[in-house]
Amino acid sequence: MPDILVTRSSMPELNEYVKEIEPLFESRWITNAGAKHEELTEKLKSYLGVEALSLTVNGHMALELSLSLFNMKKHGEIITTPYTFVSTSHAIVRSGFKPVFADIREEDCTLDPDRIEERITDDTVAIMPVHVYGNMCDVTAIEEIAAKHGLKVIYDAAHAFGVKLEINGQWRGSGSFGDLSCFSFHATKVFNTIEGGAVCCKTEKEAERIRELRDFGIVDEENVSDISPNAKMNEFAAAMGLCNLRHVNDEIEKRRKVNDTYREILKDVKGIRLLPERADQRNNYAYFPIFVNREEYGLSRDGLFQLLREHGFGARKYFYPLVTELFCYRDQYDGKETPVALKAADSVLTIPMYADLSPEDAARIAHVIVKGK
Ligand code: T4K
Repeated sequence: MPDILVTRSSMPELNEYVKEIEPLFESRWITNAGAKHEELTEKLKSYLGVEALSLTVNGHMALELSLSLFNMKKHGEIITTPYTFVSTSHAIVRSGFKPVFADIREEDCTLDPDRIEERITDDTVAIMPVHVYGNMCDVTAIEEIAAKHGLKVIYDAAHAFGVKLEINGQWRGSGSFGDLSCFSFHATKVFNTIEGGAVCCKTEKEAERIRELRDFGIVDEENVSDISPNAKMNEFAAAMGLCNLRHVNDEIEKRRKVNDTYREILKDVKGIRLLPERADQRNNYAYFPIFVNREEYGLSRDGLFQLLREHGFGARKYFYPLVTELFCYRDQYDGKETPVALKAADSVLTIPMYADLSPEDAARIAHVIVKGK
């Protein structure tokens, strides 16, 4: 196991968490929308700047529940990106829809709006774009296309907690876009509830409906409206969220310092491409991807991966293989249909990034990359 892994969970001081969970040992109310859950819901609405929100057991179930909200035509097609974690496409398939993959933009690895319309058919019901590494999609262009064709937009915002985008002079939180936006609060994310997630909605009515859907479809003690799973967040997870939320701005600031260290040292390395920073976006520095051009750098992506390992640094290839190249998808899809995404997947390396990574360690990692083989 490398000494420094690709990420490390953010956690509060033990005493802070103990204090947060103490009341649970009195009340014995430890799940099913308890006090911590309700408090976290309110605090997240305010932090994320969204109208309504429903917490879930994880980010994946947030996606699945969101796909149940609008009674979209069953077996309809949903346009999405192959450059994502399998959860995105799994949620689409498991909800009875068909993923249709469109290519991404090289500059930020998000769904390319210019590649969406050519994928729209009479069966298309929605677009599920993914904000990648904390980079927001071109929300304006995507939502214009959706409006023109009468499609829903459900964002996978798993990577975008706390990100803000400037639109027409106004800063808007990542969860406020589209019809719905889904977050992951997994241990490896910028903000975690150990496991957890949320669906951000436009109205309380929608959030209330997600509350029913995440609880077996139970409306009240005698009425069950839907055949739906159990996808609720428990009180210990919510308590972790309340603690982590107090520190998340400091954590993002520490991540920024790691980001700045990497960028300074890696900015002119031949054959190593960094994604540009954007003036209209306040990033969360969720990941630090680099893209390796073997010919120019003199070492392949996998060669650099190995070299970092030898120095005790654990990089990861998020996202490789491309979803469409995975065993469970490759019979029906072909990665070559999305060449930009295929190239990104074949050259990406996400190097260690987390709040507690010291800028000194970040510099050591970057210098291994500068030196190369
Ligand atoms: N959509 C997108 C775009 C996503 O990226 C994800 C999740 C989802 C949807 C679904 O959300 P969730 O249902 O997961 O909430 C990880 C995560 O398990 C997964 O949540 C995440 N994306 C994905 C990108 O990465 P692995 O298989 O790489 O995790 P693992 O166990 O190898 O951990 C990676 C590193 O994190 C370890 O080297 C050390 C560190 N770590 C890990 C764990 C489990 C910790 O520091 N603490 C921990 O508890 O999938």
